Amino acid sequence: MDVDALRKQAALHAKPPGLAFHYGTAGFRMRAEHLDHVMFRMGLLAALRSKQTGAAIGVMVTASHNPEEDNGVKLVDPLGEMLAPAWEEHATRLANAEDPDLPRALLRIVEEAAVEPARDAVVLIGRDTRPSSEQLAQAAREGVAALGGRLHDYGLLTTPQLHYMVRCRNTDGRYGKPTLDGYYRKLSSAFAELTKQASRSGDERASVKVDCANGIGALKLREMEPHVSPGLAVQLFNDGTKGKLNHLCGADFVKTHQKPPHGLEMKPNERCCSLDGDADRIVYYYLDAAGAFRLLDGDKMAVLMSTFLQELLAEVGESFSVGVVQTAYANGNSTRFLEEVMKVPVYCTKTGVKHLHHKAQEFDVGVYFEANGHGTALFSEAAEVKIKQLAESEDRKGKAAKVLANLIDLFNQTAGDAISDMLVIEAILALKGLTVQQWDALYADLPNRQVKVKVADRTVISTTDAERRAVTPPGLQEAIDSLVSGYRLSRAFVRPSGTEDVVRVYAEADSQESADSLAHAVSLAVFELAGGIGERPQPGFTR
Ligand code: G16
Repeated sequence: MDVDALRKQAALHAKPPGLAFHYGTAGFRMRAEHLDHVMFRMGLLAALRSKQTGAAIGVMVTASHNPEEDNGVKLVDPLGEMLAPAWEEHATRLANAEDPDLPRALLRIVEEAAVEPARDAVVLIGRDTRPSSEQLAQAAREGVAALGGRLHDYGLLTTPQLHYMVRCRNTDGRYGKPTLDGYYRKLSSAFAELTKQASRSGDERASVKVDCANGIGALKLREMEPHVSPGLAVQLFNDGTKGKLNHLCGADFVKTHQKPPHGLEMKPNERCCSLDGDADRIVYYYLDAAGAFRLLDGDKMAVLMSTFLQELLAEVGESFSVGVVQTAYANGNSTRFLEEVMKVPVYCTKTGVKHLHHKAQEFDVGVYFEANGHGTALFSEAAEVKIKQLAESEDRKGKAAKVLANLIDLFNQTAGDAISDMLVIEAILALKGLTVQQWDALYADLPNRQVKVKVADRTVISTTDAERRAVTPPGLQEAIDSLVSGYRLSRAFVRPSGTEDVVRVYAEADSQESADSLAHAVSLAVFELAGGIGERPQPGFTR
């Protein structure tokens, strides 16, 4: 490492004074103007991680569901999974090191993580469509180059596409070709195989309206559209030509407000969905015959997918272990349905797909979904090999195995992927001959409400039991318990967000009025006991 050269370069990417940086739920996130030094340093860190693992590492420049003015960076580990927790700590320390201490901070990582400095490094970079993303990607590229790393810049990509590229590169193409064309072909040929087997006649091509959050999903779905058009008609809305990224649209808006996005006209019973800003989340919805908005979120997707996978696994007859992983945000009725009706074991982890992904890897078939629409299914290597073997035969078992084998290829097994999840949902609905209403009717969600509270320092809230109980500040959990006891079928919890400077409050109860009122009461308790700032939460809701 040429320390003088590094110091000079670091000076061009100076750390702003007085700010603290944290590798949160999904990387660093804040106003874009504060992130130049973080990006440069994450370029350095990705090069070190690559030298340590001997594998290509990904750097994705995005702030996903956050407002357009924010930006961020997520690092991708060798098999396309999120960065390992020990390296999140290195990342936080590196981002907070004062400029003159940067070489020392790097050397500490080299020593602690046993990095081989002379080894080659390969880093793959992708970025979303935010106005700040190209310049920030340049800072990351300079960081990689400063440690002599080789770069492959994919330019504009969805986050899951970058995860896919990393895995393809590190498995010598066994997972797929590390190109956009490879991604589109892998998914679309699995989708075509699946929909070929559906009973629907040719002229009844399914169609779906997609709100693209004015983000990268629009560009990539447009590229993919010709590949899937024989089986699915996709109409794009909020494609970035007019509106602002994630503003009044996108998966996060639709899920938290429980209403349709702006910019998408819905007729009763039309199938619609929303992606988020980097297309790693998706939620479905429709207007029922009476014009009421019906949301099918990550829980509904987990139920549809795991039910279908379970049916196929039963036909195949192998004793594969199956598990569904959720978080505290999962609707209580989805968990009850999975456990009591479907008899599937359900596990709860902390928020953040990195936690769910890790847990799901314990099963032969692990389905994980956050209620916000972030999730996928994972298959163990042993299960995949067996299923693909069984798929060779022409009997009943073989037929079910063939469907499973195509689903294995259609799921993006590196991370939640809105495009892949949409195709999985559409394939399952086609194969089962289900309408969106019939899917919705599998179980009824408990009414729920999510709100945000602004506090001076959200780290005063700490939690336990997969974030379902607050440990600090003192008295908060007792206050929540007492409020919850005043409602039927009720539950509430609070946690500091790892992507926004807010505390999130979740409440569910037997009616929407009760869920709203409980969420409001808990917000007031947070405001009072955890140092709320600004306006007190109003009954109309702080979002
Ligand atoms: C990220 C994470 C998700 C998480 C979400 C919200 O999503 O990848 O796992 O659910 O943030 O996290 P928090 O409640 O801590 O703010 P995305 O789509 O923004 O990358």
